[in-house]
Amino acid sequence: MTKIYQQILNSKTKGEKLLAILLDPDKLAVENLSHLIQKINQSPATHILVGGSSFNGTHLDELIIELKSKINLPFLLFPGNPTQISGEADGILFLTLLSGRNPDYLIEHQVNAVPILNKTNLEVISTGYILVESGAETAVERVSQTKPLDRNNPNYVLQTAQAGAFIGNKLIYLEAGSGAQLCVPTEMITLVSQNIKIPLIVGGGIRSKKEIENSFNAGADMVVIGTAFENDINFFNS
Ligand code: 1GP
Repeated sequence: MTKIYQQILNSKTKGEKLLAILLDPDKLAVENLSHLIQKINQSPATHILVGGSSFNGTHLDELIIELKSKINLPFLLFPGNPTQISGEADGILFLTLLSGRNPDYLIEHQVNAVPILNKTNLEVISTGYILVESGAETAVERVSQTKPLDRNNPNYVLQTAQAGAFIGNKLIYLEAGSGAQLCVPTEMITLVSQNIKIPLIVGGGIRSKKEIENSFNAGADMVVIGTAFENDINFFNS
């Protein structure tokens, strides 16, 4: 039951960087996936994340069944709310929005998710999720009704990440927000990665291979790419 997390830990120990493609189910139709599947299989992705801020769960099972039948990578749910849980995935990033002070995203949704999770065999990976200010309001900010942390105060972001680790989270996710103008600053990635022991995921607004490399070099263990691949299916070819 801890297979995916153990693989993430093993990769961190070996210094092998991980790359996740984030798929928003709202933007995908089950009958029209073959080109996407081909491009994912040609990409350097090591994981698939599935989720979105406002998706309500329709066709999620069918979508994951179809994708998983043709893509041999671990599928992790990255849910915006409990309707985005599908037992067809392999695991779930069980998120707590540590940067915010909205009880719904600190505990309410998590409690409501339990009866759904108990009917699945999903590997549950507790993840401290930290939204960092990125130049303009993002969907996470809007949907969660919380403010991101100040991008010019890396010490407070670190303090938040360390609190997340002390609480018992197994991963920390530094998030600029999907389609963010500015990605998480590399100095912040370095500060956090050097001062927590658990693996660090970084995502939001990463648009080029250079920015992926910069995030890895700064200390990210996993980088998440959503919008850049969504906008250009040849992103990983160029
Ligand atoms: C969003 O971090 C992910 O939650 C990915 O962001 O869509 O900007 O790549 P992008």
